[in-house]
Amino acid sequence: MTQGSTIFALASAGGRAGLAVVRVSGPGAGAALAALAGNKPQPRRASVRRLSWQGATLDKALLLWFPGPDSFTGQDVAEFHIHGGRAVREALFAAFLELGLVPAEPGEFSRRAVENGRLDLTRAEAVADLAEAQTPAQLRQALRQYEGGLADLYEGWRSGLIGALASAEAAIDFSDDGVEETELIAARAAVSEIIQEIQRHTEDFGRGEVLREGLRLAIVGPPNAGKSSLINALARRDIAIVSETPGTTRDVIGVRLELGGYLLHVSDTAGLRDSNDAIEAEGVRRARAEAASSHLTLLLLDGSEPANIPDGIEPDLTVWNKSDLPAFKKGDGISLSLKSGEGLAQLLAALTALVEKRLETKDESPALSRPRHRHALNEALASLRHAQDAKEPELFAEDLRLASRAIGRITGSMDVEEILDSVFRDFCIGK
Ligand SMILES: Nc1nc2c(ncn2[C@@H]2O[C@H](COP(=O)(O)OP(=O)(O)O)[C@@H](O)[C@H]2O)c(=O)[nH]1
Ligand SMILES: [Mg+2]
Repeated sequence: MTQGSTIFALASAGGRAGLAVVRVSGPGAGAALAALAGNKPQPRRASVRRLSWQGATLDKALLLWFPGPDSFTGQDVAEFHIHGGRAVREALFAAFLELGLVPAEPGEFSRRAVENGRLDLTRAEAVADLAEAQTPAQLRQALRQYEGGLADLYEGWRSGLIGALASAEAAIDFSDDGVEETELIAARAAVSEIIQEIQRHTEDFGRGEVLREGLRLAIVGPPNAGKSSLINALARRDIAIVSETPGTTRDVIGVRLELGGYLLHVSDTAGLRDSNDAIEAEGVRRARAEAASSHLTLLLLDGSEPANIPDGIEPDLTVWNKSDLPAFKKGDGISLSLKSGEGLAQLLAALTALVEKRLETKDESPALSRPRHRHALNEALASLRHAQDAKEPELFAEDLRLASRAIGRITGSMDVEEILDSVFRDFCIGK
């Protein structure tokens, strides 16, 4: 933990802009403010000041001063809302360097906030998610996590386990006093309850992770059905080559788009058919792999041709294209013409409904949002199941310790001291 340095970084995006926000954190933040602005503004009050360094004016800026520990990082923090041009920024940074400040590492502000107990790890991750959020659903999830939705859930389980652990320890230490049975029964009941809650939370088909990273939709079908036309229509631009020559698309082409507030990764693939062309055959292999690894598969067929349904594909949605042609025959699913646009709105509505169904919330509890959390929770579950089978209170206690530590890793509050504290607090009844 090296928090002795005073760090600075551009908090807003680079490039030309009306304004830029530069953040400073560390013991030298106040001195830097005073050196550039003449004195420190009142805490948490926006103040306009002329910034100057070695006799030259740098900018007229809006300044904010947050003395620690009531700041984002828990340290003294200053914010400089300067004009957005590159020259202003560079001049300010040059002055900072001369004042002994150092450029921040990626994530260093949030890291200091975690180290100083201002944010738990899930909230720090939510800060990153908030900066990355592209769709309303991602924003909602990130905000919820930032407000502590996940941290409260996990900390609740962890303190439940620490309570059960204290009971188990009491049972071990007071085993002569006859407290053993009742204490252990209560602890085991608490563990079963927590196992069920963690299971409910983890068995969500990866909803939160998919929401955060985007849902993957593969468009597959025979050659010439209009798959490339469809991805272009969805993306509203020409990203894939559309051609009457079957076998034109050979690689998987992807596009990111928003549908119903959710982020979607749509991929166009090579037409599924047997081919002697090695490159096309590889394309077909990739198309099948894409369909297998995607969350949703859309099968696109040419309704003007005799049905040519590729085997081995289990579509979530079947779409018949080329309804504008006289030979068109409607099959089971949605009909459309990518040429005239007829039926495209219905397809979008059906797709949106599928995505919503895939990502819908069954209850109001916050969603598991990262593989890191899932991994730790699975570890905790394994220890807790092991605890259920443990006959000896000592082994039961050890499993609880492992489980609470695994959960503590998610929020970053994996403090062994804390567990000991709680154990001893509850344990010293009258002794
Ligand atoms: N008449 C008609 N032709 C279409 C329609 N959609 C695509 N096509 C044509 O079908 C051919 C194959 O389209 P393409 O998108 O490249 O199909 P892909 O091989 O499945 O990617 C092209 O000549 C398109 O112009 C449609 O709705 N109606
Ligand atoms: Mg194609």
